[in-house]
Amino acid sequence: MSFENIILTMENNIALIQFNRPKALNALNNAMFDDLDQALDQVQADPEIRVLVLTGAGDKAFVAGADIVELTKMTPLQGKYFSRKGQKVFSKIEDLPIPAIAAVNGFALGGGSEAALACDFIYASEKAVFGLPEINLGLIPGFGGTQRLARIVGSNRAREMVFTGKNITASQAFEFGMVNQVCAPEDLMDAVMKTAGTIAAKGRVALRAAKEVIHNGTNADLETGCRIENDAFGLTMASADAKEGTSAFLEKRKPVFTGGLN
Ligand code: CO8
Repeated sequence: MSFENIILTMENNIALIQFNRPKALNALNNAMFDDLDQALDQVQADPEIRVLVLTGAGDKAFVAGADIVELTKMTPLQGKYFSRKGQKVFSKIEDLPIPAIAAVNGFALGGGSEAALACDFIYASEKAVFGLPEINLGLIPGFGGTQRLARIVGSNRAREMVFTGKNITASQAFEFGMVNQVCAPEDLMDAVMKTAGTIAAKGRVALRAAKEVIHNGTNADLETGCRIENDAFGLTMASADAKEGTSAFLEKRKPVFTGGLN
């Protein structure tokens, strides 16, 4: 299936979604959210896919935010619905049973930073620019940014970014713990695909459990988080992948994970 506002490719167990409205620096409009929503369903439905990578088409932007032209035509109620729609689609990335990596190749402003923050982790080009500049438009972030940014960089850094609307560089984002790795622009996709390939070789059941436990556990108190981990640990123990992984270790060979639940 092809889309008007994104490009979806799936090969070598890795799905790649590129935001694709380069003339508007990949700004997120309603139609792009519809495309992204459907593409995420397609990715989730394919049992061969073990990692999702999100990036921006062109060399200038990951996503420069919500489409400001479209925003100006909305009533407050339509704006509220649009904000909720964006929150739900980004939560779908977070709820995917496979890890998602953001490859931030340029501007990731407003909704762009919010999209990247919904991924499991971020690699960024040295040219990447992050920020939640909505305050400069008389608005606040509306796609989960106030919540995810504060959980990742800490509440005080998030407050400063949201209150001032100032952008930060890739190296500042790295220093804040928002970005895992900063790469030369020409090396970004190779670095991301290398890490994606490493993850794609792991067992599906364990990857899914690890993602769910970290996500659900970090939103709970420590004891609840440990109990969530404990239940998921039992599930992974019951998987064929656990038998394969432990046998391969004892037999001094590389494991071949098939991802089945039996
Ligand atoms: N929406 C629509 N069009 C955009 C956007 C955007 N967010 N960003 C850039 N564009 C367009 C420009 O209008 C321009 O179009 P044209 O060539 O037709 O004039 C084209 O992309 C290229 O942009 P620039 O000429 O401005 O390129 P520069 O290199 O000079 O500047 C910047 C790049 C710094 C990224 C600049 O374009 C910019 O500041 N963009 C806006 C960034 C921003 O404020 N983002 C936040 C948007 S609000 C948001 O994300 C809210 C999320 C929550 C919403 C909740 C729902 C209601």
